[in-house]
Amino acid sequence: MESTVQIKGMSCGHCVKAVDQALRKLDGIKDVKVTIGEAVITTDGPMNETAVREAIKDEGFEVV
Ligand SMILES: [Cu+2]
Repeated sequence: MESTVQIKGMSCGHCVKAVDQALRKLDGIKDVKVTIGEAVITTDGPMNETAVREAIKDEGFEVV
C-alpha cells in the first residue's frame, strides 16, 4: 500500500535525510520516497499512522 503524508517544517536536504532515515526504521515499511514537505510511504499492510506521525515529530517536523 502506498500512502502520502504532508510534512510541515522541512526546508533542505538534511531534513529529507532525517525523515527518510526515521521512517525506514519503522516496522512494515517497504519503501520511502521523501521530498521537501512530503513523504510517499510504501507499506506491507495499512500504514501505522501514529508511528509515522511520532517518528516525524521526533525529528522536529509535523505531519499536516
Ligand atoms: Cu533541513
